[in-house]
Amino acid sequence: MPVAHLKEKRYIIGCSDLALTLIVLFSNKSEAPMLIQRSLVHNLIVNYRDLFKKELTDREHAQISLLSEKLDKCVIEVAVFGMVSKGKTSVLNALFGQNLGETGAINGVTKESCIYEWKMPSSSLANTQKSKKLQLRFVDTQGIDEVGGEVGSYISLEVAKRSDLILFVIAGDMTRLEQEAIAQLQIFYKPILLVFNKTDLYPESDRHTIFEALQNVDMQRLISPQEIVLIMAKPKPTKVRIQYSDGRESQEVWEQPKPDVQPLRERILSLLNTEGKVLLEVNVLRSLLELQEAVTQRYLQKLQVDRSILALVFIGEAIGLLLSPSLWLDGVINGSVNSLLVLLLIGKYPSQKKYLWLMLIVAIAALCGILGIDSELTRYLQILWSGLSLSFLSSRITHDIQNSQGYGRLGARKLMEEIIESVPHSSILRRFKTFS
Ligand SMILES: Nc1nc2c(ncn2[C@@H]2O[C@H](COP(=O)(O)OP(=O)(O)OP(=O)(O)O)[C@@H](O)[C@H]2O)c(=O)[nH]1
Ligand SMILES: [Mg+2]
Repeated sequence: MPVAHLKEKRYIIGCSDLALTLIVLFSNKSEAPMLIQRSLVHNLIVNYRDLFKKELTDREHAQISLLSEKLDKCVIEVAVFGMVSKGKTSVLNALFGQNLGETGAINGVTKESCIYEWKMPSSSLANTQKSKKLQLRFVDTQGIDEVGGEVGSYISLEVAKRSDLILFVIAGDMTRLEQEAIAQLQIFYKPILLVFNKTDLYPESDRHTIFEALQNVDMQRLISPQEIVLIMAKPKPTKVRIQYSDGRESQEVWEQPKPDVQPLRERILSLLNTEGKVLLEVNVLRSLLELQEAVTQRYLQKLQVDRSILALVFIGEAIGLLLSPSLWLDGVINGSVNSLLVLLLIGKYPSQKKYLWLMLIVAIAALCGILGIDSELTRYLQILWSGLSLSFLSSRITHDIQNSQGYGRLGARKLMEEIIESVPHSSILRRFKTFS
């Protein structure tokens, strides 16, 4: 589906409560954890792009550039998912202390994904920190049950795929549909925080019962207890009676209690602070892996066809050489057919340009034939040389493919597993292993 079909609104937001906390958090660090210099991941992306420069489509080039930019700029994307009217937009409004999006009691207030992008203003950082940029993107989505049709599902899928962290908002005990949605989101191996919103609607005892139910054994396969946070993003207005000291009649008014999203804010910040860098790296690697798998698949299909053609042409050439009556003709057949094949392969697989020297072997083989050093010997040598050079070239192409596959030298899977293996056991990333 073309990217143009994605309907998203993008807003750049200024300072907010969350942003301010982050500035303090990140500028206090002597070694900002999310700052990724020339990391292993970055090198892997650059090396992969260099090797497959010519073979990648424009779209793939753009995707790789985006991944590299995401790493360089430390862009962390947090997506908010949940059923309609559970308070997704209210959670964002409360987190940022601003009215970012419209909220309402009817289902489906948010009609399209909205990206709230907050760029750390460079003026807010000391000179030494200026290079250490951080970008946070929060994506508000339509309710999962509201997403109708192919385009809607595709958008949600795309948002889930590219996000680094998912906030799944519920407003009470979980329904089967919500459990299924979480299980689906886990396909993308993204850390998920379960946000139990609207807790003001429950008396303390009910709230506790629901919280316990969310931690039962079945649920723990989906979400661990540390990943559940209880909040109230927009508590129901309450009636308060105002008593006047000057003797006026008392009056009842509606008062809007303050939201309480501090547990969520703290959980996000501590997560980003301790695991932001690895979350970002693993996510970038996962996207790269997906791209690599598509490129490799295409490459393998192309190679399979080319190998069969190559074998047929080579057999034809060998028969031609054996049957040819003149040494001159041998040289011409050998020189022209082999040069054509080598050039064709290098033309189709530009990463093999470094093997252009094979043309020299082909030329020598042809020259030997033309000079007629020994008609029988040169004939067999010509066949042998062309066979060897062509099989060498095709084995180098296969080698490149193996390098670019998941566990190859340039494969994203190996590095991703190494990173996940290196994080502490308490890390949210460790949960991915359960689902792999
Ligand atoms: N009591 C209570 N109501 C809340 C809370 N948070 C949100 N609401 C109300 O829930 C309703 C839906 O809130 P939204 O933020 O629009 O929910 P949403 O999930 O974004 O809804 P859609 O965009 O329609 O999917 C609104 O009437 C809010 O006032 C809360 O903590 N407590
Ligand atoms: Mg909404």
